[in-house]
Amino acid sequence: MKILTVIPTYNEIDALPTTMDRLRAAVPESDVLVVDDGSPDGTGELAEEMAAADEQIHVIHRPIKDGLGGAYIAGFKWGLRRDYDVFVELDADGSHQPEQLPDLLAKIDEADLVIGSRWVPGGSVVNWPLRRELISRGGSLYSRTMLGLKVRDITAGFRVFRRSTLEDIDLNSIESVGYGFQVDMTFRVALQGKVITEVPITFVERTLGESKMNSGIVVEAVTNVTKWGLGARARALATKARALTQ
Ligand SMILES: Nc1nc2c(ncn2[C@@H]2O[C@H](COP(=O)(O)OP(=O)(O)OP(=O)(O)O)[C@@H](O)[C@H]2O)c(=O)[nH]1
Ligand SMILES: [Mg+2]
Repeated sequence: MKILTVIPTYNEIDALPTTMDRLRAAVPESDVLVVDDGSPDGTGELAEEMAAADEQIHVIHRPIKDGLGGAYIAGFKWGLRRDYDVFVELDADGSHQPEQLPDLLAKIDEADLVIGSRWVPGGSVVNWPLRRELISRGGSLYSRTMLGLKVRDITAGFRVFRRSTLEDIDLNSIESVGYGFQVDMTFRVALQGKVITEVPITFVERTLGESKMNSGIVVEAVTNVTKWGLGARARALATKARALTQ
């Protein structure tokens, strides 16, 4: 099983070295692709130095900050042009514990998508302000209800995809940049009737660097989830109406 872990970065010069060291130690067989969006703090140059010293580390640079969703898609496309079997999403900021990645990888044999989940039994968050927890839990509940999904942690960003799961998604049609990206990917996998498994993780709030989370990301996610949910309902109604009139 050839694994590619994609790490999107924007101004993560303080956090990336520790995350990279922990990942290389925890899952040494995984190649790593850093997708940096022209970080002014020099994260891209640091990643290049890491890549020069370790042939399993690679870097791509995008010229401007263009969102986490686009960064992952660029990383997935890079990996799909090569012979990777499994793709991992991992934040640079230490919130996702590389030491828990083997727990997720252990499930990819039986699933199309494995989600590291804060909101299943055994999952937890450390040092998160109540406001963040409410936004995350509320966002998952709203998405679950609107989209008819069973997943508990829909916005989670610690994930493992099988190659075939990504191949069956039209990556060019994904528009969301923030959490909406994670919801969109989950919804598309579920619509295809594929198997999504949640594995409990301990999510640790970042102690290094600055958050890129903002209200625009939340508004985008809520707007898109509402649009997708209503669209799915309208399609279901149209199908029923057609069946009745035939
Ligand atoms: N390439 C790229 N990476 C991004 C962008 N926005 C966020 N990231 C990275 O995506 C990961 C998640 O972003 P965070 O800022 O940690 O978002 P968050 O976890 O919701 O927010 P915090 O809890 O405050 O950390 C980090 O590795 C970021 O550096 C972007 O526009 N481009
Ligand atoms: Mg974070």
